[in-house]
Amino acid sequence: MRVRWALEEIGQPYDVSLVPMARLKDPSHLARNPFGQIPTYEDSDVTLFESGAIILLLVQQHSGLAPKDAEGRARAIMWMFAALNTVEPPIVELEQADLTETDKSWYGEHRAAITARITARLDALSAWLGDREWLEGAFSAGDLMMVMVLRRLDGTGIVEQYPNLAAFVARGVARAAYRRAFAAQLAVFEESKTA
Ligand SMILES: N[C@@H](CCC(=O)N[C@@H](CS)C(=O)NCC(=O)O)C(=O)O
Repeated sequence: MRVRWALEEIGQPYDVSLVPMARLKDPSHLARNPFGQIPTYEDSDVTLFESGAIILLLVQQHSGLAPKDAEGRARAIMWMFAALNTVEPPIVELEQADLTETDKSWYGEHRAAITARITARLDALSAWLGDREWLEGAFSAGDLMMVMVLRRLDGTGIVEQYPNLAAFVARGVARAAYRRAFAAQLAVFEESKTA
């Protein structure tokens, strides 16, 4: 979804090649991503993995994902890193705990500790955002990445504790490019159900 959304924002047509879970560790996919994960990206010049690296390439090659001036661009990229490196890690830990630790005696305590680390990040993010529409002036790849990271908390009720962050996510997912990307992604699931 991150890469699709970025491609939709810049209006760049793309083809999608699905990799079934069972094929992620096949040599052919490991040649594209040594960790055997999706997404990967290929154009005529380069093959990349890591959603952040892929979107950074698109930021460098196209307009529409970051301001043109050097400072604005650097700050958009900074927010991409903040999303991936500072906000996302404890969110991934929470997902892992909810997936694999619910039967452990210490699950509740561990979950509370992870949740506290997430809310410490969201307290700071919410304070920065204040009543801004986006993290800096105009929408950028930094917002795109942050919205996608916060969306990983859907269903936990955590983002809803921060009305300005909930509104920020709502603004992100209301964008026409996000909706096109989501519809395309959903179509993949619908097709795989009927296949
Ligand atoms: N840091 C990577 C994470 C990619 C990732 O977690 N991909 C998941 C699916 S969304 C995956 O391929 N999981 C299978 C696996 O790790 O074996 C990125 O942002 O691209």
